[in-house]
Amino acid sequence: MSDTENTAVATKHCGYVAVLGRPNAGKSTLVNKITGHKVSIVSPKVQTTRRRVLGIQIKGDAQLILVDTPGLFAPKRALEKAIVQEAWKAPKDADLVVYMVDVTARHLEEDLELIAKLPTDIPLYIVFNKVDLLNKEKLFQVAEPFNQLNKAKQFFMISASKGSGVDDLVDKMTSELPQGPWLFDEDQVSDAPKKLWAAEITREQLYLQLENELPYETFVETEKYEVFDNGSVKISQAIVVARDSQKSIVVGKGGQRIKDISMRARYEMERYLGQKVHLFLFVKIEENWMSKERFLREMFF
Ligand SMILES: Nc1nc2c(ncn2[C@@H]2O[C@H](COP(=O)(O)OP(=O)(O)OP(=O)(O)O)[C@@H](O)[C@H]2O)c(=O)[nH]1
Ligand SMILES: [Mg+2]
Repeated sequence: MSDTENTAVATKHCGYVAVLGRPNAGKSTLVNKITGHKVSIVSPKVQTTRRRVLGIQIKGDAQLILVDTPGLFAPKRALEKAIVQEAWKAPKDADLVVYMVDVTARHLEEDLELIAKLPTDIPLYIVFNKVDLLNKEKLFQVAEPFNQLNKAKQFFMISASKGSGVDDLVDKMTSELPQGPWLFDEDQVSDAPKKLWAAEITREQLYLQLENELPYETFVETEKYEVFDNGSVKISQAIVVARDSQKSIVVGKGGQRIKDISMRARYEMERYLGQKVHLFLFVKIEENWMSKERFLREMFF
């Protein structure tokens, strides 16, 4: 390596920031806001994120690798256990842990308990999110017990969806990253393969358009992802459900529901790919898919 290359590497910074918190805290919203890309899907329902995904962003000489994680909660079913286990893996290799608190959530004592379980040898930022929904006085009340924990290096008050406070948070995050070469290409925004990303976009629509428990019992698999010479993309996906009755709900009266799901998902895919997308969806019944090894393997690859 020449001297000039040595100096270039020496001034570069790169590191992992694990974004943790309870379901619905706004972790994926923050990762998307920072990267300016749809790295992760977002919905008003809890437990939207099922696997870790990296969002990558460059700030000056630093490459910030954000690890979006599933929300932390007390899991009951096998699938839930695997999902939560995924989240707990993230702080292990991180240079910084960002713990997000939804200031509007109930049972903030659960956040205090989770924070107590975080490793003590990695710097911790506590980020109060959704401050757009609460007045200042209430915010101070919410923050007080977290202050008393004496565990965080810094506190932030942000609105991940509106963007307030996010630039300052990113500046501070960047200052925690160790020196070292960048681990990803300059133009890479995520580590998710295209097939998986496309499956997530459709799953987001299931979360947004289906009621109650049904989205939790679905899985989306991209069976084909073909790019044509003119740049357009053909995507075929199976929406896997666990029962026949669920299939009829997903399809809807006269096929209207699946049409809406397909239309919205295609629109999102086109928006982020900047290409025309031909999306083909079909519904497949796999009883008890949630306990099948194949699905778990695919989910966490
Ligand atoms: N008003 C307001 N809503 C927000 C803010 N940040 C996120 N939300 C909303 O909160 C909901 C949950 O956001 P997500 O980003 O999916 O939360 P998450 O922490 O990734 O959730 P899981 O993946 O389920 O763990 C969505 O409806 C977001 O639009 C914010 O700053 N203000
Ligand atoms: Mg999420």
